Amino acid sequence: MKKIFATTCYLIFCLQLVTAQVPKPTPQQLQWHNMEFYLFTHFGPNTFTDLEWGKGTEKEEVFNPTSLDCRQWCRVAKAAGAKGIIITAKHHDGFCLWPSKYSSHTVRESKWKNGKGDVLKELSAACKEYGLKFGVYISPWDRNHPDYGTAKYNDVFVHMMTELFTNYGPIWELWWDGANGEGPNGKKQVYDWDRFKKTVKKLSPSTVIFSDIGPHIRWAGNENGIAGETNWNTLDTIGFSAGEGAPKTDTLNMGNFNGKTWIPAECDVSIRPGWFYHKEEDAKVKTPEQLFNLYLKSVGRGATLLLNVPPDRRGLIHENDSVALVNFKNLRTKNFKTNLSLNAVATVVSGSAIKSKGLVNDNNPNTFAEIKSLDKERIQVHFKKPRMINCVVLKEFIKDGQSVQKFSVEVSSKGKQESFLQNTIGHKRIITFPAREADDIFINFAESKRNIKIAEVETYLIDEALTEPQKNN
Ligand code: FUL
Repeated sequence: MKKIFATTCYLIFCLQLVTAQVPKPTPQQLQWHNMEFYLFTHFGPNTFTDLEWGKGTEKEEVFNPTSLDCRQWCRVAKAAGAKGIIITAKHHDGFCLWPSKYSSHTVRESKWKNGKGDVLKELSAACKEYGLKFGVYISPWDRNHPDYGTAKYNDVFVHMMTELFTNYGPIWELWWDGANGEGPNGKKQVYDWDRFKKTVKKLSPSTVIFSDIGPHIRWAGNENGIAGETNWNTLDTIGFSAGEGAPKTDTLNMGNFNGKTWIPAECDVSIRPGWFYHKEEDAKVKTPEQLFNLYLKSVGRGATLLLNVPPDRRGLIHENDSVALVNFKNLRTKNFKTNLSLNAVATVVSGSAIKSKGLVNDNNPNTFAEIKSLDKERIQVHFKKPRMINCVVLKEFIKDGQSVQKFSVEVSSKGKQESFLQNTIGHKRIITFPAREADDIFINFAESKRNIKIAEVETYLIDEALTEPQKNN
């Protein structure tokens, strides 16, 4: 009897192992990973009152951009190589940038365009025109709405989201801020997250939702634009909620190694010290080099970069910001122009035997080389003549999940080797080091969750100054 029981338990255990689901991205999340870099625009009464957190008591008439032009925002986004724009449709002050029927604190009550204006309408149309994805930030915290702090407010929030999806879609990303302060009646709201999620799923199943803990995209745990050096795309969310109930910021930064759900990190950061435009910060716009460094620490660590560029009181992106953005794009284009792997011989080798050839330098992220035995197999990129390099870019084939846990990039020159150790890869891992000559580079894998699938190994010689850490504003 005992034996039958033990055998049954063993069989159940094996079955669990076989059926254990490898967390993988949905098609929408995959598309989101590929976007890599997009813009955030904080715009509203705070732009005109010089606040970061409006009180909700501001008169609607303060919102009055003199020459708002969402097409200019899109032109700047395009020139920066950003793939979309997420706008603060409603920040904590409750002011709606669209004429919502469920609020009396909106563009309709302002003097802008005699109350006939609608920023969301203009931006969603401009994004369509310029081929950019359109995303919306909506703060559940509302310091203006009279129903905030009562169950009725959850209805209001659902109605507002319904307006957004019905009138301004398609919305590619929806951004829920976890902040939960007091409203006008001094009470905090108990957010009905489940209902909010169901609403979006019903109205727009392909929208990816960001909050501290997803369901589709998580916060990277800081507002400096920096992902964890170790960055798992997986997270466990049971028992947690967005805002105060979220996991520790370190966990959000690195993800959970054994996390059950694919909830990758997004790095939000502002190009200026504040989220909203303030004239006195005009000289504090991050430099192209600082932005490039943030790119290495976000996209280069397998996350995405959500860079805030706040329009000014004219309703335009300020010249200083657009110049920095265009030069940031120039840096990326120039430095990642010549992938030296393309002319090299790339193989998976086991000792001196070649297992596969040409799969990681075919410039095709849909093909991959598979590593089945970590202690025997490794990737070799052999340059036909020695090359100076200081940057290696790796891509895991994340469609099938994330596996690499520990690896090294070994630079080999005239029989001498030097190794640079790293942990995770994910969508993209950019590794920089002081420039050196290389005959070969090897990627050695020390630990992984399963077989490893590497889509690309790129090698570059980038401007040496860009490999240095940058001081940030
Ligand atoms: C935070 C907000 O409190 C800030 O004002 C800003 O919108 C930032 C992106 O998220 O939670």
